[in-house]
Amino acid sequence: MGTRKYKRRVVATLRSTPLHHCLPLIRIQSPTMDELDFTIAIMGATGSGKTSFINTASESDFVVGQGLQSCTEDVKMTNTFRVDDRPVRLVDTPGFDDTTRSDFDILKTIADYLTSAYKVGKTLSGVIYIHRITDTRMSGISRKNFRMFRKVCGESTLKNVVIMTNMWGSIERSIAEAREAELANEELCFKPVLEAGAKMLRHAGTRESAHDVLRHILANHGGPVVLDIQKELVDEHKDLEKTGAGDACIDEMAKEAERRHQEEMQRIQREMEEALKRKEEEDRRRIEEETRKRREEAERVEAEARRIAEEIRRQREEQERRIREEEERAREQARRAWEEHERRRKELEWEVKCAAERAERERRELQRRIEEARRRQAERDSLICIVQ
Ligand SMILES: Nc1nc2c(ncn2[C@@H]2O[C@H](COP(=O)(O)OP(=O)(O)OP(=O)(O)O)[C@@H](O)[C@H]2O)c(=O)[nH]1
Ligand SMILES: [Mg+2]
Repeated sequence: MGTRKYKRRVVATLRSTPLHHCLPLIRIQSPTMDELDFTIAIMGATGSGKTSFINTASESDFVVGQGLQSCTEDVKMTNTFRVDDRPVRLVDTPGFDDTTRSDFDILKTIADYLTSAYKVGKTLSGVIYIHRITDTRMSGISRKNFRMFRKVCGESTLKNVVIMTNMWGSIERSIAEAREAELANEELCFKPVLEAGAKMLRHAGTRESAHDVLRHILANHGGPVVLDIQKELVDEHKDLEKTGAGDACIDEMAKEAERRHQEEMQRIQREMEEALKRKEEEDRRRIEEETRKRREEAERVEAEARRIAEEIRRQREEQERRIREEEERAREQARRAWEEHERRRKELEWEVKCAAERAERERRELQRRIEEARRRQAERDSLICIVQ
């Protein structure tokens, strides 16, 4: 269901994208009798060694890839060369999973050549599919390339198909042989095509070994090979995207788009989760920082409150001390005043007492004098009486 949506998207993208054309590079003319050479197409994943094999077999000098970048961009045909006196031409094709172009663009490049050739009656004698024996396993890319290859060829042509493994010199013999057996016997690898008539052969890297591979096709050649894609495009007038190979290609591209989309979604999800984590971490740090600042502020306020309380306590003690001193002074003054008052009172009492004693003495003196005066008077009166 998901892939159907991606398939629609891929088709829409392909219709809006101008595709690569190989037609100007190869001029295909209707064969004349003396041009009836055996044409063999070489296919396989990018970097599998197609061009190298062609150069070795035909002594051509097509450009061979050096780095990870795909090399052959267009379909190219060698000049005619001889294998056991039979004229042979090899067709170099770009591999799928090109580093710069879409698989559909590559399929179109190959289909353009095959259609043009078929239209002018130039058919293939066979197809060689190259697989590196050094590949540790049939990766997703290798499987996809092979699936596309099968769709291009179809089932009926498999007797004229060779699955050729190369790079045997780059790996230990026993490992290579084990891998070859695995590739030949695995349902997901080459077993079905070998059962349907294809042949698995080794290329040792020499011209002779390359010619042995070609010899197999030449010996096996039972007539012109018309690939499925040629029938569909020329005889059935289908659009490329409606052919088995086109549909498979779009299907693969849709799967790839879906995989990329899912990867992108997972990446976005991961990034969002990381961003969320970062945000949470930031928030946590911010809250911690805020809490720290507030705690410091609270501690500062508390310290200030303690300082103010201490100051108040100190001032109160000072005031109490002053009040105590004042009271002490007042008590001392009162005591002194009382003593003064007592002293004065006693002085006054003494004075009063002295005055009273003095007054008593004076009263007694006065009494005495009065009595003295009375006595004298009485004496005088008695004298007077006597006199009388
Ligand atoms: N050791 C070893 N290296 C090889 C062999 N064939 C090819 N190579 C190396 O593999 C690399 C790719 O070779 P090419 O012939 O350009 O491969 P291709 O399939 O034409 O690649 P595209 O044009 O990109 O599709 C080059 O570095 C070659 O030297 C082989 O039989 N043995
Ligand atoms: Mg090449």
